[in-house]
Amino acid sequence: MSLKIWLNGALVDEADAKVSVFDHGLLYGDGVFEGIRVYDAKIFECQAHVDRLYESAKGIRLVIKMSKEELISAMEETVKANGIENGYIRLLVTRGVGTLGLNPFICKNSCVFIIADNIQLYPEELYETGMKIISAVTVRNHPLAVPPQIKSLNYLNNILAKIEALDNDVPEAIMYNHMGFVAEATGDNVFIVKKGIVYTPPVEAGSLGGITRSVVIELAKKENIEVIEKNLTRFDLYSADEFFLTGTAAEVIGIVEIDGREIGEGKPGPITKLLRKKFFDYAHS
Ligand code: PXG
Repeated sequence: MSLKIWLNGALVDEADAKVSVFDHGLLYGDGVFEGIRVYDAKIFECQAHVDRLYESAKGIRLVIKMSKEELISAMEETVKANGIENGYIRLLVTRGVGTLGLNPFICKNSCVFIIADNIQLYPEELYETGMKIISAVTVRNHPLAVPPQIKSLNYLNNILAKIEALDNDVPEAIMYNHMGFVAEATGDNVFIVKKGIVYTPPVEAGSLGGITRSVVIELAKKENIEVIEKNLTRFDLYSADEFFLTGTAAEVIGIVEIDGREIGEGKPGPITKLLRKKFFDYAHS
């Protein structure tokens, strides 16, 4: 079935949803985006995603010529038009049409589009058995380069790490920052459990401020599980009792091996399983 795409103010057929080859989103990866879940026809953590989008845009001096409320209505309209009950929204704002030069201010009209579709998920059994991953050699963006907190259209740094993962026949890779501390996975945030306490790197270590991450921190606290944000080393990962990743696509997924080292008992641990369950309940509440 052909999708309806929201493009600059109107829903159009997928075949008519086209952007210019002169759009700086394409020419330079100049733009920002969000990936958002729809659960039971409701947009998950909608306000948080929209707030992060506007912050990302501000970070690159990109003006979104719509209010947050207008953008939320547009997303709701797109979800409805495509009959999405449980799916995924990809929301993009590109710099818009410009010339063959870097100057972003020549681009007068940013381009906004929204895709609502079904989502490609990890197979359910991977949540039962847990995932094997590797450490990437590719270092996370330096905070004085493209700030890792900006969800920009330029994902090449993470794509290079993803290629390392795929070359090693695993789906994900951990990226370390320029100081050697854990930053994040290529599309997920990192958590470990040690002696019943949950640890996650602070966002300043070079991660995106994940919305799933924030939700999971709150859910853990509600279960009276202590959560500490601190820098983690590769050794901390190797010696963790439990290890899991969080993200819009993956939700909460246990890691059972990294760089050939087994984590804990070699299967998702009790706190990982509890938080996955609590996340499911919260998402569907
Ligand atoms: N770090 C990075 C670099 C991401 O891209 C996260 C962390 C987790 O953040 P959220 O807000 O989603 O909890 C992301 C988000 C996909 C896919 O198809 C990846 C993300 C989001 C949606 C889909 O792999 N990554």
